[in-house]
Amino acid sequence: MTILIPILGDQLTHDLASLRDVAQQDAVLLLMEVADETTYVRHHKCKIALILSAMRHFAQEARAAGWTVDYVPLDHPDNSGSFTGEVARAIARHHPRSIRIVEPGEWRVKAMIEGWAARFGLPVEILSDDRFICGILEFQTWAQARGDLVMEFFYRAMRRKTGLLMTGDGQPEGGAWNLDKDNRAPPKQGLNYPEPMHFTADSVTNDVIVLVNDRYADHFGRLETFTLPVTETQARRALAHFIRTALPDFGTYQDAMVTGQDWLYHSWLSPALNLGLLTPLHVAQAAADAYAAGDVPLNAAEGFIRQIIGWREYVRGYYWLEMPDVAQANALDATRPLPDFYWTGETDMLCMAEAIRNTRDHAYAHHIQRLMVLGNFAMLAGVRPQAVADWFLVVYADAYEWVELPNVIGMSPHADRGRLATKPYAGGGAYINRMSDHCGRCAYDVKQKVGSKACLFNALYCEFLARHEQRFRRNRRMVQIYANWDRMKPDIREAYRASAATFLDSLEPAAPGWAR
Ligand code: FAD
Ligand code: DLZ
Repeated sequence: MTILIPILGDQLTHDLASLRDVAQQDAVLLLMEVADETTYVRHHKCKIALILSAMRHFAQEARAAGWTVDYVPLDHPDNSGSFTGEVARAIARHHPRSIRIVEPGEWRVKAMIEGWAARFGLPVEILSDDRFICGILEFQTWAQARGDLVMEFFYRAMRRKTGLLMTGDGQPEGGAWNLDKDNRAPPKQGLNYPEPMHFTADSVTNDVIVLVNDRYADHFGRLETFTLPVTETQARRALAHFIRTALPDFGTYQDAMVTGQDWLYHSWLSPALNLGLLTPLHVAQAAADAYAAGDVPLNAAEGFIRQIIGWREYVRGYYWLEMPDVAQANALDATRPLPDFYWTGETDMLCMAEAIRNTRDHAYAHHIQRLMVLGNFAMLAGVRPQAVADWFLVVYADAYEWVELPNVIGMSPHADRGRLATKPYAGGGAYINRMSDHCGRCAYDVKQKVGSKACLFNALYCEFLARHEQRFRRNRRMVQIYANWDRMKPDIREAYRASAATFLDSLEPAAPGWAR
């Protein structure tokens, strides 16, 4: 009798824990394309195409490596549409003595898997996902010992654990843990932005594109622009290309935004990383090696490695620590529905229009577009965090709940009472003007305070500070902001608030059915 090894769509790693220490002749690998997963939210077309194509390529490679693979395509006539239904059918086909699976990335799926032993009367071994550098229990132990969740200290622990950018005597390379002060430069004129590596669709991907266009034609997003890596080999080439062409300037221009430049110096590796085509340690080690070889400066290597072994691991630990309650968190009592233009892109605010265009075209927007434009606007406008979370889960090719939810609920709208971020990531037009070239080309004027042409971020920011004065005035990190606010003449403050109210009243709510 055999062991059944289900491999989920974001577990496409040939060295997955469930594939270790098993004789190939004793195992059947099960990959399942199921409607429940393709539609539990109405994912961007690119995201569905990416996952199904990568799953099909992974199955081909696993077969070539000697595994027996049972692959259930979406259009199989007996496809039950769910993981549990497909495991039941596979048990009937293969009569396994046990099931072996790596823990999934979502609370919802974990609950499902935990029901399998009783349902099928078989032993179910759930292995921890050691592609992550920090285990779920390890994060909980760290959080309990500290009593707070300061990312910087977690990041230092991960630097020590991995030895990345550490000297032989246990000190951070260059003497400082965090070189952010050397980063965050505004974009200069005349920079040459490197193009990330694009991949031409092969017949497997083309078949999937036809399937997605047929079944999910009314989902958000364009698919004609699909060029993401779908295999480990392609993902490794994309990583090498990024390190050679973009990493040297990654740190310096990490927070910049430029009209028409969809990636700047960002890696666009999150879709491949989150599927498992790359592992975080491999990616971070490649950046550290480039620094050791003298190919990239320390501020770039450190800034990039911090995102991977710091932020990425941290939000995953936070997700499993705080679920399920965090999914419903709404500390700022925000109730507004998501505005319709998040789906249509029809807005004269150039920063928003650009971020939404990038999102529609590539199922991608870089971090500052997500945080300081799309997330910031939603927070200032008081949009219900769960509506924002649904949007973010739908529209990005890298979005899985374990990584999307902490960023959306904790980082962006401060809905978790500041457990993840000690201050809300809120800003007015001045921030966007400093970090981008958008404002000079926008229909609104960032310098105008009130009136129909005044930048809406300014009015919304002022209204946000007024609305949440009681909560934030005593926040240590917001003292200066409220000191500036206090210096504002009361009639200007009122004019801002009136502009914000008029604008918010005019917002068209999204039509139902876009996200779920
Ligand atoms: P780069 O800028 O090149 O960074 C390198 C890598 O660092 C990324 O590939 C990613 O793996 C990691 N990283 C950086 N910041 C974070 C972070 N805050 N959390 C987790 N990993 C991080 N990231 C996702 O992978 N999936 C999401 O669904 C997601 N939703 C987000 C929602 C909001 C509101 C915000 C503010 C951020 C979100 N992020 C999410 C984090 C970050 O924006 C993306 O990881 C990043 O934009 C991916 O593009 P990149 O690969 O070019 O990243
Ligand atoms: C997101 C997604 C989609 C769109 N489709 C599938 C699928 O057909 N089969 C599959 O195994 N996984 C898919 N996924 C990824 C799962 O939703 C993901 O594995 C769970 O959310 C756990 O993280």
